[in-house]
Amino acid sequence: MQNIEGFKKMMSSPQKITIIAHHTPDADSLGSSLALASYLKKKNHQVQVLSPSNYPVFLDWMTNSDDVIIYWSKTQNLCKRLITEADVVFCVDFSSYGRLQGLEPMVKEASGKIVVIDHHLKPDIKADFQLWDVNAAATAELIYDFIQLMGDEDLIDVRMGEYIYAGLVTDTSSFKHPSTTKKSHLITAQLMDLGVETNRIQRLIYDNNTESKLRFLGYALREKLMVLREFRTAYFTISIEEQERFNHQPGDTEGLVNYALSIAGILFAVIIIEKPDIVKLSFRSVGKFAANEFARKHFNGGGHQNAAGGVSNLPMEEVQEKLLSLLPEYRNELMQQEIW
Ligand SMILES: [Mn+2]
Repeated sequence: MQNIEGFKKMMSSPQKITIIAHHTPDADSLGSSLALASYLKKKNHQVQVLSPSNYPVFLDWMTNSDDVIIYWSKTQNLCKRLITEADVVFCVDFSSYGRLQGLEPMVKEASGKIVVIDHHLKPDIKADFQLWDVNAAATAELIYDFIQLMGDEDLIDVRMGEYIYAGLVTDTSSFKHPSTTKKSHLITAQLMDLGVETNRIQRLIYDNNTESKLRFLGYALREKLMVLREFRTAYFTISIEEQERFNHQPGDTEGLVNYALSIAGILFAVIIIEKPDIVKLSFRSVGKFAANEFARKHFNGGGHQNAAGGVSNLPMEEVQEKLLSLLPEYRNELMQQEIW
């Protein structure tokens, strides 16, 4: 973080602080926000966590009901007050305005200082202070760094450790992604020393499925997975009707794309999901194939090299056709890449 002394000075007296997670928060954004909130409360600040939209049920264990205010029509005024009147607004696990959804104009109007803690590419939020590192495996890692930087490592308790571990374990897909570093493991070791039961947190995250989510997974794998060996690509399309049929909840399609990528010999995986007003795409790749470039060039998106997202205004069938028509262009690149 640049100008850490200026930041410390600002934080040396109690501040009114609002922490914002990103739209459709995942375990990293929500966990990092809650760990940061616990820490700042210990430093006698007045703290509230906001989310632009609801979080998946498998993260319910993280929150007490009043810990996080979700933005919707009934909380609109409250959110606006909390953001525009805060002394300090933290943006956690995102650095582009787009991820704020309905909260975007409020953050742009905020009179307090804006602090960004994040590891995503291409930041566009105008921040007064930022702890931004694209090499961090998770924002949770940066929250750990941040507390250390403030000289308060000894304030990290078991609950905060659980939040940080949850962010780390999910963003690295259980320490599997290439973003995983020695540091990710060392932080985990510190958290275990503190008393964080890593197995319990893993079970809360990964063995906490609803029956309908698993039924949906079974259906998607059996009926919807398309494998294109000639392009080393596999993809799913999921319609609104299918989501309704399986009582789809936020987060239920999360991770589905990774099943496509787990097929031996597949290097590029895509999921196309129909939403009421837009079609969303998630891209995953292995190795050098740049999923973010593909998303940026063709689907108005972006992200990391191996994990990216995009959107389209076309009907879902046409999005699928567009994807299929683009693949031949990438055939050489995909076929020439080493698999292991
Ligand atoms: Mn993250």
